[in-house]
Amino acid sequence: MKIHNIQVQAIENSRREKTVQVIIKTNYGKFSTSAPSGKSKGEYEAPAYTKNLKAEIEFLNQLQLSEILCFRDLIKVEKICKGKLGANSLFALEASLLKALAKKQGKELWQYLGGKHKKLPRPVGNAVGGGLHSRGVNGRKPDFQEFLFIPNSKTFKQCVKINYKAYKFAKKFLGSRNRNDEGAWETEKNNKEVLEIMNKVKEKIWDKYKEKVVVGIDAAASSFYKNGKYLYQNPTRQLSRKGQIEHIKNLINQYNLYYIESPLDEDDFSGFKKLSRGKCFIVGDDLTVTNPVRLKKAIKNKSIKMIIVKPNQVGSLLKTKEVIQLARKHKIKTIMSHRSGETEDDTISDLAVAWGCDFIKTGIYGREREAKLKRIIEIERSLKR
Ligand code: 2PG
Ligand code: MG
Repeated sequence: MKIHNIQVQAIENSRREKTVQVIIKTNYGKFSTSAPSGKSKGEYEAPAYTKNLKAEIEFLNQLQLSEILCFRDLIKVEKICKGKLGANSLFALEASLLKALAKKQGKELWQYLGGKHKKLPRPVGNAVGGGLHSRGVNGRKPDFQEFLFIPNSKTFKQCVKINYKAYKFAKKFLGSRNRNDEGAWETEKNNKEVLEIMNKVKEKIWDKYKEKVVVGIDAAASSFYKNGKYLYQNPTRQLSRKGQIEHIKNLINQYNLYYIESPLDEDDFSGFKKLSRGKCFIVGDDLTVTNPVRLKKAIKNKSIKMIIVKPNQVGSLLKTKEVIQLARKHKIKTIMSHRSGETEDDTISDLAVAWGCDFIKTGIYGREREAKLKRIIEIERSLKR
C-alpha cells in the first residue's frame, strides 16, 4: 500500500479541547482517525503529546512513510516516530494506517485485525457521574466518578437499548436534569444514595423487561487520594488505606456490585489484591494504564480480574494488542474503553471486536458515545447476514 500523503489537523473533542486528527491518503483511498483525551488520567500513562500538539502536527505533516505492508510494520513506524509523537498522535496515525491496510484486503478494520471472537463485547454504560468528570449540583456531587449499568441481553443491540432504559429510569429516580462530560447524569446525591438508586433501577428493568442488569462503579480513587488518605467530600470524611479497603468491601456486599474500577490509588498493587479475592470484578485502569509492564506487575501481584484498555494511554497499537493477549493468557477479562473527552471516532469498537474484548465502556448518551455503540450494532448486523 502506497502512502501518498499524511494530513494532520487539530479538531475539537466533546469537551471543546483540541485533539489530533490524522488523515492518510493512499492508493486505496483516504483514512482518518482522531484521538480522545482523558481528564482523570493515570500518572503512568504515556504523555498525550511529547512537546505539544502543534509540534506533532508539524512533524506528521512532513513525515514520509512510503509503504506499509502489514500490522507488524507498525514496529518500523514506531521507530521513526520515537520521541516525536505522544500517545494521541501515534494512536491516530497507526489506526489510520491499519484502516488503509484493511481496505487493501477488502475488509473492515475488525475483520482485518482478527475477525470476531466467540462473543461480541458487552457494553458498560456510565449512567450517573461524580468526581472529576462532574460539576455537581448545589455544590455537591458523588465522590465516585462513574456509576455503571452492565446488561446481559442476548444481543449487543438489546444491551444498548436496555442501558438506555436504565439511564432514563436513573434520571427519573435521581430527579436529575444536567449531564456531565460523558453524558452521565449530574446529581447532588452521595455515593451510597446513588447506589441505592442504581439497584432500584436494576429491579425496575427486571420487572418491566425481564432483562438482567448488573451494577458497577469507577471510583477513580487516585483522584481523591492525597498524602496517604482517601478524602471524601460528600459527606466529608477521610479514610486510611485500610479504611478504604474495608469501605469498598462493604459496598460490594451491601450493593451487590459486579464491577469496581480503580477502587484504590494507582500505586497500590497489594491493596488491589486484597479486594480481588471476592467475586466482584476488580478492574485496573490508572493502575495498569494499558501498559504490558504494569500489567505484568498486576499479574504477579494478583491485583486485578479485569483490565481497562485505552489505546491512547500507551499510544502504540502493538502494545495495546499485547496487553489484551497477555491479559487473556492470565484469565484477566478485558474492557476496551473510551475517554471522557471523545470524538465521533469509532475505531475502538473495531479493536474491541477484533481483539475479543469481553466488555466495552463507552457511555450511554451523546453523539461521541453512541457512534461507538452503533458501530458494534452494525458489526452485529453484518454477522447475521
Ligand atoms: C476513566 C475514563 C473514562 P478519563 O477513568 O475510566 O471514563 O476517564 O478518560 O478522564 O481518564
Ligand atoms: Mg477509569
